[in-house]
Amino acid sequence: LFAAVEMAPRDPILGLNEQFAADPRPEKVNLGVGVYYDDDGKLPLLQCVRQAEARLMEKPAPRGYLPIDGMPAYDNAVKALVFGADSDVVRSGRVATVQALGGTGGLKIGADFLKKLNPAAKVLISDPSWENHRALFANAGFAVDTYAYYDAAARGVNVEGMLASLRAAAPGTIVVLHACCHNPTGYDLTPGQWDAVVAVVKERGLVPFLDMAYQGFGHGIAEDGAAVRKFVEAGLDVFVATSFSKSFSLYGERVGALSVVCASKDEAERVLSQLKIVVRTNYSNPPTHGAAVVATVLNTPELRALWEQELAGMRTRIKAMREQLVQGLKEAGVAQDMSFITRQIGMFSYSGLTKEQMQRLRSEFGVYGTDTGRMCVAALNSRNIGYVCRAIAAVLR
Ligand code: PLP
Ligand code: TYF
Repeated sequence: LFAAVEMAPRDPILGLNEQFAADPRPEKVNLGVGVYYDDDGKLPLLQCVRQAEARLMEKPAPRGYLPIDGMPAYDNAVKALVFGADSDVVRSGRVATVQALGGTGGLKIGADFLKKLNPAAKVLISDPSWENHRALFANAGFAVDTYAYYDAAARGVNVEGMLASLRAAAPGTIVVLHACCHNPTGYDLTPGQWDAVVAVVKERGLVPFLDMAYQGFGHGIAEDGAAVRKFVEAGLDVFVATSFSKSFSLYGERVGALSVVCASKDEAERVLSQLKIVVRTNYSNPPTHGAAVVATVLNTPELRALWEQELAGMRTRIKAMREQLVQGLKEAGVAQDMSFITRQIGMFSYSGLTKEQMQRLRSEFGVYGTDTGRMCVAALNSRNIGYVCRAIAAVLR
């Protein structure tokens, strides 16, 4: 049965993790995977999470099956966070939300539903994008192509190219957009540029699918959610996959959601019924713990305030690391202007380093980033940053 099975390539990012783990050098630094570490180089367990867990343990609940679409208190908290509790769409019942296995799970539920709805549609992802976008939509049966995004020479977004790609897309084309903190480049659209994208999406009858995996890591919770709200305010039907993996440092609990904004309450009820079929035929219903923690935090004012403070702490630390990186590179003798690093936002920096330079960083210095030049600045800290700067300076020489 398995004699002809070929060895699949490993995930390029998670594969780096394995290589890093096997590296014996004590000075090694993992800037590969998109995970936030604190200044001690540790994966944080947020205080708001600890406190929510303590509250949950005070009155332990039996573990029955959750509803297919997830925990109602969780789904409602997601809607309030992403669209606003007092927003017209939420109040009028036009949003269908299902709890999902991380942001990835939200994307997959949306992809499977869209495949049934419009099997001939094409999917456009940004060039470049998160590796898994292409694979996920291709595995759901779609032809996946790209829209222009990164402008290497200008160190920013090629907005004109992006708009041209979208204008050339057939009506019904699904456009996957990074709502904030673009992975891998770190370059986001400005509010004005988002307006232009929303206008073209509307004019061409495209289907916007926003992926928001880093809400709160850019400029703030509301600021990072602004793009989603622009699509909603334009009266568009929109898909939004959200994740608490990063914003709650709950990677392994797999807490995310898919929300679909519809034209009416009646439409949202019918859409929800179809999303539930996708869930039921894949894994029946979602797990309890992570959703209970997130719902407790978001629905308890003092825990919510604590979360916002802790999230702001992560965001500010990343910004400080970006500034120290620019400064440190200068001090290490890098002559070229690296200030673009502080114009990037979120966990990543597209460094502009070549594949050869990235491989040298790995082999000679044990500094791990992806071959594309992506580095996770959220893994820098006051102890490793000097070493990383010297290593980068050496390969740039
Ligand atoms: N989308 C993007 C752009 C990401 O970078 C990630 C990273 O993990 C995800 C989705 C998936 O998040 P999750 O771990 O919640 O599935
Ligand atoms: O891009 C990243 O590094 C994160 C983490 O299959 C990640 O999004 C990477 C690959 C993957 C799942 C998560």
